[in-house]
Amino acid sequence: STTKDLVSSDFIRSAFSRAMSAMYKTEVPAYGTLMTLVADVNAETLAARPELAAQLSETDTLERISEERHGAIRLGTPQELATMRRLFAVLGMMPVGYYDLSTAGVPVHSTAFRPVGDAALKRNPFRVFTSLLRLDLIADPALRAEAEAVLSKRQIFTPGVLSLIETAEREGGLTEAEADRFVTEALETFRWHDRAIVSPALYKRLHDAHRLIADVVSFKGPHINHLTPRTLDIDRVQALMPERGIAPKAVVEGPPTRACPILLRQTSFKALEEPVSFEAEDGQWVPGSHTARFGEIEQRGLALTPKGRALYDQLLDRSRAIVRPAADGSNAGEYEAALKQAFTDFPDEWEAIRKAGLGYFAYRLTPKGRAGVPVTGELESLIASGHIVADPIVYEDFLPVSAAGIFQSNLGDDAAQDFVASPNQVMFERDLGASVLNEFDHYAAIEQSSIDACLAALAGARA
Ligand code: OOG
Ligand code: NI
Repeated sequence: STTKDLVSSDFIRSAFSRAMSAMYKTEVPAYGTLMTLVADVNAETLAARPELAAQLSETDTLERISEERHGAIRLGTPQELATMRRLFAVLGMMPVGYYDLSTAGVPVHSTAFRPVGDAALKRNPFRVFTSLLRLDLIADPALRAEAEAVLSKRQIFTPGVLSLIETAEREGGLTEAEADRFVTEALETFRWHDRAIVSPALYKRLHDAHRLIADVVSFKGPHINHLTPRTLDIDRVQALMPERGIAPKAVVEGPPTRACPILLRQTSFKALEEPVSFEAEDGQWVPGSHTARFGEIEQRGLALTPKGRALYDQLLDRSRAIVRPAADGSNAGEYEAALKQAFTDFPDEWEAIRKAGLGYFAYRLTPKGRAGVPVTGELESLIASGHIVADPIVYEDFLPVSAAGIFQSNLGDDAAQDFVASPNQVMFERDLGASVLNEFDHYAAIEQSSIDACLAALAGARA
């Protein structure tokens, strides 16, 4: 048999995220403005903090610091989700985590397709937060049936991408020429379509049931609804957005500003009202508008253990019991104060966090540890003796409360709605055609293998 020269999935994912970024900047000019602001603030931050610049240049590629880290789509059917899983697999992106957003008033459940493993994440960390509409949460059976009928007729994938997915599955990857075509074909699925596939009347009924249902059902495909670059100073970008003519959401989601960043902080500019047209019963195109697309920024910190996460959830609940952030921003200051107050109970020094077992760390040898004198002992004593140091492991996943806040602020301020909490991971995984990976297992494994490597290197030194 002939062996073809296959490119790595990291290579295809990098090309895909670049192509997606270029497409989205042309589709949503305000997103380009946000990207410029992020690049400016990142440059300022690096200039003001040389120690941060030095640290980042060791672990990241500085010229790519302001590139996209994630995007999001919303799918309509189990078949779409299952095929999307196969498409993302070609890009080296696996489903990690299950997020139930019904509790937060959004009729979807979700996973994040992302690279797993340190090397792949370093090459390109691009992820896609992928939601599946929960038609089972729609109360009106007639409307549910109509939505299902519309969705069952659409084909969101091009024939070209479907055949290249099969090629990749059969051959174990794609050649460079195939990868080029794959990126072009795959991009079609994420493109914006300004002509709806429903009548103005049906759009209105879907929209009245929930804005998200209208967004998922009314169009030819699951347009990418935002992209998210990484910022080194989220508070500053949030503060500067209005100066650049973009309207930020009311508050930054996630933990408060801290000396030791944990998990994920994110904010967005509010979705834009965009012109679309609907085909009326008489075949005439009727102008209208639709609000779905926005831009977001993220700043990541330490991945928390289940114990740390439980503390995070408890403190977030505590602050939200005092003040719930209003969509119009009227109590943003009070919310920030309550959040900051609640989080005084979360240690804010790396060693304290580590010793309390709240976060995951990657361990490495110090110069003393690498000096070649064999030593054995417990991890803690080897840290105390200066042979081993710990670096925080970065959280690569998402947070359901934050995601709900991002959804809500971009669905319009009146979109909050009560659903009975009904997480259904079993149904989601059946629709996906695979189990989602457990995020905690993944961080625990990175931590453990770093410990094993250190202890083995120290014990074996010059042995
Ligand atoms: C996804 C919102 C969630 C995030 O960063 O938490 C998200 C959506 O609006 O479709 O992207
Ligand atoms: Ni997002």
